[in-house]
Amino acid sequence: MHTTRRFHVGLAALIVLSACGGGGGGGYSTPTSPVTPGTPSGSGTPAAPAVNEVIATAESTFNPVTLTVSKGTTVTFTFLGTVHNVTFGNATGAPANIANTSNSAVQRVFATAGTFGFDCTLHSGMHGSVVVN
Ligand SMILES: [Cu+2]
Repeated sequence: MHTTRRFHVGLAALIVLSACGGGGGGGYSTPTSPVTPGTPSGSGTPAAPAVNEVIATAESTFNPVTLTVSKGTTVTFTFLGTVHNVTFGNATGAPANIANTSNSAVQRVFATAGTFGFDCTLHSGMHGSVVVN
């Protein structure tokens, strides 16, 4: 039967194709794991803060509580799965507030020397500060 023969040929071709694709498509290559520090994982996994990074944690703390940087430093505020904000006081030179954010990283430049305290207004006692030298 012509139909039967064609079916077998087609099946064989399919097997060859998939075997080729599986072997050469990187299935056995070493897995690449994202190891970039400071980027939000999106899964809420606790992480140690990188240099010049403040993490708004799932436990409603800022980590570190106090970050010391030199003037002109860009600080990354990393928000995990829990919604927080970063609200600065009225100190001259304080960067713009960061509105409620989760699963994202927001950068602020600290161009003025001083101590800049900030709160998350959603969680009482969630306070941090950046000391700019
Ligand atoms: Cu908060």
